[in-house]
Amino acid sequence: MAIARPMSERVDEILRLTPVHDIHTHLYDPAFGSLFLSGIDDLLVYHYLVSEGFRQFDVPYDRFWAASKTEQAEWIWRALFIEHSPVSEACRGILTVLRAYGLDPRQSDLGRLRSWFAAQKPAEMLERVLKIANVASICMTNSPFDDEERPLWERGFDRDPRFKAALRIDPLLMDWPRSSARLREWGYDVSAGRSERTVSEVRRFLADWTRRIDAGYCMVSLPPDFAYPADTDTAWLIREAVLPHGREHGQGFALMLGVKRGVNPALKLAGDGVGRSNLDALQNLCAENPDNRFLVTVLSRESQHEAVILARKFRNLHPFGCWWFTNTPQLIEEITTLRLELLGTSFTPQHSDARVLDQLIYKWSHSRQVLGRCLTRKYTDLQAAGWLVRDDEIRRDVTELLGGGFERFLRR
Ligand code: RAT
Ligand code: ZN
Repeated sequence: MAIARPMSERVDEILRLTPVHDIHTHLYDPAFGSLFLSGIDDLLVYHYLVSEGFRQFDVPYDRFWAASKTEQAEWIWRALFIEHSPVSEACRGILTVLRAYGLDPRQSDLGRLRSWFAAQKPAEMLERVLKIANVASICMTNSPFDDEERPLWERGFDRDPRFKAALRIDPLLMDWPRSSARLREWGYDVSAGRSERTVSEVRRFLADWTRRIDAGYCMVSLPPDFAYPADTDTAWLIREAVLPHGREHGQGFALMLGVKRGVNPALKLAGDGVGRSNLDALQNLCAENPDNRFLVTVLSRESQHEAVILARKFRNLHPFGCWWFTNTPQLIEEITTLRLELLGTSFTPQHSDARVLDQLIYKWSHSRQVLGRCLTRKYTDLQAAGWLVRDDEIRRDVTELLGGGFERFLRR
């Protein structure tokens, strides 16, 4: 009689072989030139590591920001890898990346690592990383308000079809006085006040950019005190412009809830924090707008359970990802198990949030490991309940979880 393969082996193999559609990153199509980040220095100055670095070194903030990228990377390398063990998740990530390339950081100093990366051809690195990480497509974060990326969209370029677009509108919703002025500059007849003309012009702006970038969905990150309905510009713009736009274009609206921007501005991109969201706002949005589809990820651990229960109540809500401060193995395991136990497979466990190409390797290898543990436990429980789990069913579930379900939800 054939000996049954252990469940963990079956699950891990299927996870490894199933390509992932990465639904939220900060990576760019290579056509964006300098916005396309890769290599050891970009890996080391990742803002997750910058905030950890400042806990260990005494470099004044101004001096750090005035230094070159290579010098910043050296400070971080010394503080987090040489003078202390690199146990944090973001540090471990670098080790996973180097190992995947066959590099031993114990045998090489930063100079040797730099030379190795410098000798690689960017186009080949892209193929190599996508192959190692088994990533089939990458969704970018595209903001018309970003002065570096906007001109390229306006000029047009040959797109790499593996890089999908998402329309990011934080400035529009969070800083209406300034963004209304920008819209005026770009030829939209808006006023700072709330008028019908302004609403239809904002909708024209959203439609233009949706078409221009072929946006799969629209997205915003919001602070813990976001309220809906409310007498705020944010709530007004969502109700009058974003939601009607979503219905007209069949476009989902992704909400990233709970970020406190600039808690320590001296840390720049690394200076944002977290707070508990009032999820009544999300409940109201889902209840009042059954014809809109909402995607949600919440930043605080404390908000996870409530978000999952809301998804049980509203079929127009799809939870995704373990975002930023929850993208650590212990929290991914907790959140994914919670979601599996309350939602079955109707959610998307993870997105990478990668900013540097090489990060795809570690973000996906670490997340696949955790997802493997969670699924193995669940399938083992099913077998114990007398339900024989077949490989083709595991494959079906994993395909859904690694982006297939997200796509289906958006097309519904
Ligand atoms: O995780 C991150 O890199 C954060 O800086 C944010 O960009 C966040 O993911 C976001 O999309 O706002
Ligand atoms: Zn992000």
